[in-house]
Amino acid sequence: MNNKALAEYLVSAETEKREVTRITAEHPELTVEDAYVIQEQLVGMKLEQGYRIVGPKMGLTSRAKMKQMNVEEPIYGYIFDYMVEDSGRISMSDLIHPKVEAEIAFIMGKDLEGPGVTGAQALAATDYVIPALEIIDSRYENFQFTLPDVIADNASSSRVIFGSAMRRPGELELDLVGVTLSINGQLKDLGAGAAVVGHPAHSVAMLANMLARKGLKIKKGDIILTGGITGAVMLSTGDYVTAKWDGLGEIGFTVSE
Ligand code: OOG
Ligand code: MG
Repeated sequence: MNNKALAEYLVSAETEKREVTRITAEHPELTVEDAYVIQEQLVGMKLEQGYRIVGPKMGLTSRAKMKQMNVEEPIYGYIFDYMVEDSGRISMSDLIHPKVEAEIAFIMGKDLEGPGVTGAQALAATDYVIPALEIIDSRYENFQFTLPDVIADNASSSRVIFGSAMRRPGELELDLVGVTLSINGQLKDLGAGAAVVGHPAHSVAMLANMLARKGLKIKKGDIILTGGITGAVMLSTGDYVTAKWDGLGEIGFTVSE
């Protein structure tokens, strides 16, 4: 299959809500660079379908995930408008095998263009920080993939629920913000902003620098998910998910059929 066919394969898995064999099973030679070309095709297909980009997102930014995947650099993907859920519920029938993770999102007040962007510059270009729950839903069987697989699959992006709290980036020490993630009143995981490459602003800076290699930049108005602070927790029908952030309020949602 060529790059376009591989992107179509992944888009149809998402649309038809079924898991598929990872693409490196048939194409073991795929590199990270090849995978971003497939991701670009996939993003182009969604734009052609009329969807709008909310912002790029970072993934595999936590030490735990990087170690698990044996990688030194995080990855990026894109969040589209149809992924933003504001009804207080997600439907299992729209998804394959979703997991939830707690994050901090940045609302950009200025363009940010690499290379050489620092965390301080990323903070200076940010209007607000808000809490977010990301629902990742790898299109691959059993959520198992190699690095090129997950990059091609738009970093498992599926849904996102933003919280209503908005803070100026200087109002909080984002690395020290604690987060808890509970399901049906039971604590599932917790963490602090520092889990995201030391500081969530550093994640935004890395994103700007990675995009620069493609001649791209972060744009004013982009809403950027900086990467999971907690681990990703599997969801089941009937779950009630709550997460709390120090200084950034909380988010709750239910998982319906
Ligand atoms: C890849 C998506 C990673 C994050 O925040 O680390 C991601 C995956 O683990 O399926 O969104
Ligand atoms: Mg994420």
